[in-house]
Amino acid sequence: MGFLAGKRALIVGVASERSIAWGIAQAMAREGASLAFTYQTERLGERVRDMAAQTGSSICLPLDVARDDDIQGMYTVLAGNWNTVDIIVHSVAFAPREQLAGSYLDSVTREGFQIAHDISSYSFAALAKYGRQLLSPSSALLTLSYLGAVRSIPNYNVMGPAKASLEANVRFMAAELGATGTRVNAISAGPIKTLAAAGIGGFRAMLQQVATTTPIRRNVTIEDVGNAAAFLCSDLAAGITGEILYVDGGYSRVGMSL
Ligand code: NAD
Ligand code: 0WE
Repeated sequence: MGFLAGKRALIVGVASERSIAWGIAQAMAREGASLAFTYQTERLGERVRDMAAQTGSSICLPLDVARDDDIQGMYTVLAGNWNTVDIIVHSVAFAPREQLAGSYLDSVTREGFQIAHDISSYSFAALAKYGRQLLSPSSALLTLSYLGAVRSIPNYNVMGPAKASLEANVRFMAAELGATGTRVNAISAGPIKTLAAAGIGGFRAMLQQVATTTPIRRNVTIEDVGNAAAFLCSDLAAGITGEILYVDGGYSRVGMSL
């Protein structure tokens, strides 16, 4: 029997077979969880529905995390299918494209800063705020962060402050929800070629550079992240909350590589 048998997981952030959320969904399904999915746009809906079916799931709901009424409506429909939720995976980030290139101070704007923080950080708190009455007394919330939260990384720009805010959200949510049996954690993943990385200048070179300097001498995969996510959201991790778990092959632990 899998270590997530009997658990119900809501997965937010599948856009393609390369999505980190898809690696997480597959690992959780393998360990016996029942899944529900959301999709951002109607264009993505058909693909996500097909992928959900591959995990034995028929619950697939539209959700734009920028909209409170979308979040509330999604939970109303979900509550019609499930009386409780054990796991919520938030695998969502967005900043306007022009924010993610060149000089930080030249590209950052008040509006770009606001959008990046709204979609990439506030939305995690919002998912908990509107979903908390559905959470079971042995539940787990998980989000995805990146090293740019704690180090400056070229071109990551305003997403760095947004991920720092997301990681602070993890700690505040963990402190509040712990008393009712909900744990809250993040995985800080190494770079992976997903849609969110497509078209980012120099991403291939960055993957190469990271693969050669990282202790495990390769890039991490969505399977690596999926397995760690399944563990963190299972009762095997009952003593872990408010944590940022690095699934980066040890890249962030190394001070120098010769
Ligand atoms: P992805 O493009 O597959 O996933 C991003 C998801 O965000 C998509 O499903 C998209 O629909 C969703 N999204 C964006 N705006 C939304 C909105 N308003 N409402 C609802 N959904 C919205 O890319 P990914 O790399 O799998 O990204 C998932 C998470 O992993 C992000 O938080 C990202 O920052 C994080 N992450 C990615 C990497 C990487 O190198 N790919 C590394 C570390 C962390
Ligand atoms: O969090 C991310 C990327 C998030 C992201 C991606 C896009 C592309 C499309 C947010 N907003 C947008 N907006 C778009 O219009 N990552 C961790 C992947 C990533 O992105 C980088 C990276 C890494 C790693 C950008 C610059 C440098 C490194």
